[in-house]
Amino acid sequence: MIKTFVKSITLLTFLILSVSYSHASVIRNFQIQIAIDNDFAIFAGSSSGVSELLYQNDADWYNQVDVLSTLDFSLDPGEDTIYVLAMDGGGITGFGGSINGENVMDTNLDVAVSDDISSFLLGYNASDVANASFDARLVDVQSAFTSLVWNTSPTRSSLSNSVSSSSTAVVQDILNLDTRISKEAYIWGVEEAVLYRFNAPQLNIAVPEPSMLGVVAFALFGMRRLSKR
Ligand SMILES: [Ca+2]
Ligand SMILES: [Ca+2]
Repeated sequence: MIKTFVKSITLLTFLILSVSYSHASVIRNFQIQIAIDNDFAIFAGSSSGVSELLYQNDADWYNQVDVLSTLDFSLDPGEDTIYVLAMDGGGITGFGGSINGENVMDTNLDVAVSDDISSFLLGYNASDVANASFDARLVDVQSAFTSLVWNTSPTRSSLSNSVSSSSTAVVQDILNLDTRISKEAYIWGVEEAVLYRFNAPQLNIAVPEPSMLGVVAFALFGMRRLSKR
């Protein structure tokens, strides 16, 4: 009886130490500086799904970088992918900037863009999106995810090309906003909502190890099975 009690206390202490250790080791913050015409939300997940809403933008595009600059983000165990939901409320579209100091337009990044998911987003309407007051729900993005089609060559616009005068204008606006962010922009369909997918390690974002709690629980389960033999 006493032996079992001591054993339990030892295991409990080990468990608490392991959890504290794992908590300390996963605090690895990163920053985001992006501007999107007109509204956006940022999610985290893996290549097979979206698990968490990281940020819901409420700022007009010319204030977006300033608002974001005060915030730190981090990933949970199991997450290694950043999803940026870019939403347009009419006129022209554009998405530029940097994530953790990496230019989102860098051609070395494996960036993919989804098809339009606006029909999945509850209450999606151009006027709310245009004034950045639209809130995208995690659950809607998750239900859209199962039927997404990904394109690994997102459409780009830059100051040096004249794909269209309107897309060049938004790039100019983004460039004027902050010299630290990209001089190009991704563009997509007017009034559409699309997900841009980024691989977190390529953005130098630390991907947390699997939770120590899970490892310890697995070990305890194994020990119990052995002791029953
Ligand atoms: Ca627009
Ligand atoms: Ca919003």
